[in-house]
Amino acid sequence: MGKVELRYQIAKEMYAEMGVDTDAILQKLAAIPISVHCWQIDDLQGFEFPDAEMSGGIAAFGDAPGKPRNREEFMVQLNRALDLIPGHTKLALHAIYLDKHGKNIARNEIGPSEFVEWVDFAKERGIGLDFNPTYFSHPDFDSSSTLTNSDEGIRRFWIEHGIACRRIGDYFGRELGEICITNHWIGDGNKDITVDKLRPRLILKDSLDQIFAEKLEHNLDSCESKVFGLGSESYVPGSHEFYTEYAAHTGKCIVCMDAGHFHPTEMIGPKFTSYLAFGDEIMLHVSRPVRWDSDHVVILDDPTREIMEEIATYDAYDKVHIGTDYFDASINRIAAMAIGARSARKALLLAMLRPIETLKQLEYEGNTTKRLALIEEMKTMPAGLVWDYFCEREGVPGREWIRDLATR
Ligand code: RNT
Ligand code: ZN
Repeated sequence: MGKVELRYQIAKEMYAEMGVDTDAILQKLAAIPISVHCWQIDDLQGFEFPDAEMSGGIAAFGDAPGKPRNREEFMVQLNRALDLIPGHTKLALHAIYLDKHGKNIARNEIGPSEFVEWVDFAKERGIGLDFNPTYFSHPDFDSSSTLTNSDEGIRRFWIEHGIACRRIGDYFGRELGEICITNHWIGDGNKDITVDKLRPRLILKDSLDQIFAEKLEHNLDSCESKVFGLGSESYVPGSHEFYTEYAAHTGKCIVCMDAGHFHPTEMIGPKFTSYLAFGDEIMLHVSRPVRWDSDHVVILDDPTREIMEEIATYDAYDKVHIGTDYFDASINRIAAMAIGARSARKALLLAMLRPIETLKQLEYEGNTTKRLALIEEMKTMPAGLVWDYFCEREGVPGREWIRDLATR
């Protein structure tokens, strides 16, 4: 028995004393998908317009060396990051990561042909794929008004982009045998006081109706809300309430909650049960807001732990779809991708290692003292040893991966 497994046996015994079956948990943990976004690797540059500036309410800050200069370098770095991420992974792509094969294809004309290589890649790596239309960073359009645009021509372009992307998602889902979630986020909104807040929402509602008109078997759509953003400080039509209402009334999509898209002290974890109570699914963007929607790399912090606890407590792994979203260009990008994805799964493991049934029982009995005492005592249990063993079983380096890290 190797060192890692030997240490795991000690941890296993300790958790068993608390009524927690670590073997069963590790088996389950390996199968729960975490959708890791591809865009940390190149600061959301993509391959559509290699020189394009990022625009439309998002920006990556930092100038760490090593940003991939082309598709080949991107793929090398992506593979290196994926090699460090244990457990069943889906890769979330954005439409701008297409391969036009030298042809001139506009964003509203893209289709499966531009993503064949990604499907091959996913099959080879044994990962799933999720998708995102890119309703921003377009050199010809002002991305502050896409699906809410009152210019019919411009709005049509973005609607067609949304339709095209759902079909690509459906292609991913069909090819890989795992449903693809196509997540729609628009940066639409206003910098300053907005008098008519209804009209853009009515236009957005109509745009979504058109985008979601076609029924697709292997694709599930989610709509990602925001409370405010860069250039949309005063008004965002695609708010949390708007998409929640849209999803509930039409049943055409689910809601995506990004941890950085709420007020600074507002946590998303406690919101999940309001959707679960109605049998609704949710998509997540696990991120780390620092004072605002700063998209810092996910770490094992309390909000992330709470997110995972809110999933584990109800065994809601098939209802709450976990995805990550961050882009920090100030540190090594491969490491950033790995740190965030590993931390998200670590948080999930910690949530699963809690004696959930016992905690619930204490709560039902009104024993709030013992409930708090048990929550606190669990925090210093040897979860790290369980994590190391999990990595080893998954064929992924444990904490020793940091030895090979570059300085920046
Ligand atoms: C932006 C949203 C959105 C993007 C990605 C790139 O505020 O969080 O999810 O980060 O689509
Ligand atoms: Zn997001």
